[in-house]
Amino acid sequence: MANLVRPLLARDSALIMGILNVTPDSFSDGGEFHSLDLAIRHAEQMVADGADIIDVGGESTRPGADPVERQEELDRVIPVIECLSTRFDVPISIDTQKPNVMHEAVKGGAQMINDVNGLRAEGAVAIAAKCDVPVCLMHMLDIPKKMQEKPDYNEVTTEVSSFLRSRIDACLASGIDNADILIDPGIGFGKTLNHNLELLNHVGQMIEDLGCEMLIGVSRKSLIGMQLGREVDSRLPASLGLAVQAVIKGAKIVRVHDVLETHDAIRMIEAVRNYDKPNNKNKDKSF
Ligand code: 7PM
Repeated sequence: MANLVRPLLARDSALIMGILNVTPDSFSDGGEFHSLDLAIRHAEQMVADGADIIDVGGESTRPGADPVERQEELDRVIPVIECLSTRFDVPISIDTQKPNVMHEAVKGGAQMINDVNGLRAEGAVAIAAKCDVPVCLMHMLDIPKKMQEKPDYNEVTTEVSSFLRSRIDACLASGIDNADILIDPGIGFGKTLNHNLELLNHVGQMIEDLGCEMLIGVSRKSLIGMQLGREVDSRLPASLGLAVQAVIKGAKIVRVHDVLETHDAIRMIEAVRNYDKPNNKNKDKSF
């Protein structure tokens, strides 16, 4: 089947990636069928709310988190991916660091790979190339367990960019097409508040320097808590502000929890940007 993410990337508009966590801590009573059912319903809601891609993850990448066993991760994500990919036209992305999980997920119907580890695991680049789907390469300093201990950079934008450059080169060398590579500065992954703010300020420059589209995740992240003193359930307005700004600076995909709100914010700023485009269908609306 033809890949559904590529035509979305070729469009002139930003894409909303809805986050679907299938980790046990995201379900209160944990029963197997119940959690599959809940995951499907959550995905259904995100599709109705305007998600362009659903990102399915079975390993918590939260700073300080423990890694998950391969079989455990497969048991969590594969049934969800198989079910979603037959039920919806919206493409599924697999959020994993493990080559085997990437491969099984793509066999199960996933159409994109999102790796917070930038395909650094042994064999990951080769498997991703074989999967023949778009990939997201994220920058992360160290492993989740250690990365927030003492983040340190001389120049964060330069260092994150050169890391991403080396991962892009590894992908290109394995035959992955440049148009299939998304870069991600990894907001919150081994960065201080000021590192995150600097990276968000340099989104446009990084896209231009590296010559790839960017995916970015800021939704409900702790930089908002640090800057504004907001708890996680009060971070929606700030998340929308950051998502809007990232898109204005050229980001292609925003990875978010709050799909409807982000969808409306992004579609509205795009309506302003496109008011004079020939295919604008608003001309006949008087108010
Ligand atoms: C706790 C803290 C739980 C942080 C989960 C997280 C990104 C990602 C994540 C991102 C890409 C979250 C993160 N963040 N993948 N996965 N980019 N590509 O806030 O920024 O969802 S996990």
